[in-house]
Amino acid sequence: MKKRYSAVFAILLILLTVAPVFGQAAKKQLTFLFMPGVQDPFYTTMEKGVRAKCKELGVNLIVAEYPKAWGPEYQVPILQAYAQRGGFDGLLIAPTSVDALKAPLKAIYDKGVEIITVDTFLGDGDYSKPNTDYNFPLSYIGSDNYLGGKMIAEHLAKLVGEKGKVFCEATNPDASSVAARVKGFRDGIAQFPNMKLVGVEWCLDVQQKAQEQTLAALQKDKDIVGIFGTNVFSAQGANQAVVNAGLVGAIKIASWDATITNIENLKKGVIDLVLAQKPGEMGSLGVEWLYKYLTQKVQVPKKVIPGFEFFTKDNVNDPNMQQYIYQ
Ligand code: T6T
Repeated sequence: MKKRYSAVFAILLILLTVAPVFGQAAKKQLTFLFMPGVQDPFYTTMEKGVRAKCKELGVNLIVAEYPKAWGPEYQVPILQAYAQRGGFDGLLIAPTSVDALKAPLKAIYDKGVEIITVDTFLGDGDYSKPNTDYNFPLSYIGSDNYLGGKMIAEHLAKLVGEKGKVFCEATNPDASSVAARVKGFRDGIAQFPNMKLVGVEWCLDVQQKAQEQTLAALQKDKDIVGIFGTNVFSAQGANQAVVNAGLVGAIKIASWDATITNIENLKKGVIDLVLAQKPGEMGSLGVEWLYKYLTQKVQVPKKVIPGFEFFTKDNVNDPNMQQYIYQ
């Protein structure tokens, strides 16, 4: 009798020791691919958020080669090379075009990869709509770009006394983020009867082109009082044009994206307002939701909006604000 008890006890002990090991072996280690939009400080900051969250959750991370310039012609070949190699369960990507990325991403999704778009989206970004060719990503995680553009218009209007001509330097109408910023800015300025948006230029994310286009706008309309630069390269190019034209102080400038260069220019008084997105948080949330979906099948919200912050000369040295400068 005693012998039988000790045999049962021994079997139980073995099961208790071995079961968790089997459990762990059964739990597959996940691998995610991160595909940024372009080589710039916004996406390198996002990568830091992605890396930290992957490390915390024990997810393998592959960071795709950064496209050298903005656009599907640069991004899609890189993406397809990684897709061909395979070996990832989830994809975090900033699509550089609302249309051109639909088919390449659908092909990856059809191979069983779950996708979250970060910063930019496909189509109109509403992934809950049935019967579309772009509703397969789990979620869009990024800024409310329309709201940001509108708020910038309102801030800029205050800075110029709600009257005068303003100009907008943008990148590419095919990028959901920047297109929405321009739309919000246009609608925001339209609220002020004594203000006029005299031009919107698209530099295709080339800083030198942004500088030339802004200079041309300043020569055409000599009474421009405000400028909005809608992302890193368009803003930095537009700001340089104002410096070169000797118009610092005479023109109020709002710049999107808190790069070190933009923050330094704010401190020097070249620009007046900087909108800081939260790229690190976008990346971190992207990893977290992919992980939760793949491990627990939780329902992922179709849109997650981390929000943004405004830097002005009054808060630029505030210790609490330093975390929002891109790294
Ligand atoms: O402004 C960001 C990003 O939000 C946009 O989609 C593309 O440009 C940046 O990466 C800045 O260069």
